[in-house]
Amino acid sequence: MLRIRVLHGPNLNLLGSREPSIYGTLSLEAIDSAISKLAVELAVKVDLRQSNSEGELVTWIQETREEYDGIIINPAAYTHTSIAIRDAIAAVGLPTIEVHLSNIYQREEFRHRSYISGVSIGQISGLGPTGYLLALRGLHDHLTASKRGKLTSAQTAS
Ligand code: CA2
Repeated sequence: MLRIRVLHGPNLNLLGSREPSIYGTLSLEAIDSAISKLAVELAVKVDLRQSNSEGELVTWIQETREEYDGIIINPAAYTHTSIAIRDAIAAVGLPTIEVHLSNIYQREEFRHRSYISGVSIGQISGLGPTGYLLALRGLHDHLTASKRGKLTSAQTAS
């Protein structure tokens, strides 16, 4: 069974309560439960976490090295500031998809730069909570294809 850690960054615990015109009306709990439902369908084990702390996010990324196959992360404001999160993702070397609820390229200039996109296999921005579900499907397909690729090359080698 594939194992994917899903990380939500600072202030995303406030979803549903404020700024619905930018971030929608769903709570983080509702988004997590939609992710969990899809995970059951795809037979993926998901571990869902939110933190307001950069260091905690770095620790959770480092931990994935042993027991996970991939990462989905909405680093929130740390997207635009955190070399530490970028370095942690690069260090574990797992396929990572970056998700944003809003379209960061339609917003203020300072949100146009992501430190995370260079170490991610892809980025989904502007599709609201659906972005997480697309990321889960995309990462599942990516990991399944790369497992199959490994099997095929092992078979070819023998
Ligand atoms: O669009 C996204 O998902 C963001 O990652 C959200 C971050 C923002 O800093 C990024 O530029 C884009 C902000 C998350 C704050 O979430 C709130 C939710 C409800 C009320 C207030 C903030």
